[in-house]
Order: sequence, then C-alpha cells, then structure tokens
Amino acid sequence: MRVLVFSDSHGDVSGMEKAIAAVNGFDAIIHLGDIERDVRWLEKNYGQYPLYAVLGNNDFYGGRPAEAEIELDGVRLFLCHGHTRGVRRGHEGLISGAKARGCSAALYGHTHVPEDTVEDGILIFNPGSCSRPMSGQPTFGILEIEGGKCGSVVVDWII
Ligand SMILES: [Mn+2]
Repeated sequence: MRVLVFSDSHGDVSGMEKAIAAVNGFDAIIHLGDIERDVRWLEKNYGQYPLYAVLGNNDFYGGRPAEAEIELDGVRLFLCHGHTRGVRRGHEGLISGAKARGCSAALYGHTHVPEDTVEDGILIFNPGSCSRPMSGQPTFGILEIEGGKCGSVVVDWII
C-alpha cells in the first residue's frame, strides 16, 4: 500500500492538493500536525481515504492524540509531531518512542526539514513542510508498505 505523509501545512493546503493530484494512486494519508484545520480539510475533501493525524505544537483542539501508533500491512509506525520528543536535539526521543511501542518507524515533522534515514534499526522519517520549507521546495513523503516492509521517499516537487 502507498501512504502519503504530510506535515506542517500551516494553513496552506495548496501543496497537499497538488501532491494528492500528482501521486498516481494511494491508500491512506498521514498528517503529522500543524495545523489541525488542515487535517479537517483533508477529512472533508478526501474522506474516502483512511486518515491518521497527530496534534502539532500549534494545535490546541481536542480529539486527536499528540502521539500515536498505527499498523499498516504489518508495519507498525510511531507518529508524532516532534516537539514532544525533542527532535531539535536529536533522534533519541523518536527512537525510544518507537521502540516502546514496538514500532519499526518513527514519523515526525516540526522542523520543516525533510529526513529519511535509519538509525538503531528504526526508520526516521520527516516529510518536511508541504507549505513552509526551511529551504528549497515544499516537500511531502510517500511510504510504500508491502509484506511487512516499509520503503520511504521524500518528494520535492515542482508543479
Ligand atoms: Mn510545529
């Protein structure tokens, strides 16, 4: 299955709209926070897809968790925005959060800097910001999950 991963849209949904239109088939959407209004936009416009979302540091609405774990096609993913895990200092909080939940991947945002690496056996994945990149183009992520394995890529599109 193919999963689109967004973070830090910060009120500008145009990047998500372009990404959704550009990707040829997908099965689920993840939004890693900031801001919750954009998650509701996804629910309203793409409600046919399973949607998983966590709250960011700029999200004050209830009803969503700050951290979550999900299982897709046998792969367990730890989702967080990142501010609860000290991601600006390093990966330790992400790795411990993933391991405590039996997850093989930690997905986060918050820094607006994409990252796609493996550390201590855990996939560390940040899709970057789909509207406010720290530098360069807006970015989003794609996960390809099959047979208990998870592939990942950051897409920096120019449309
Ligand atoms: Mn943030």
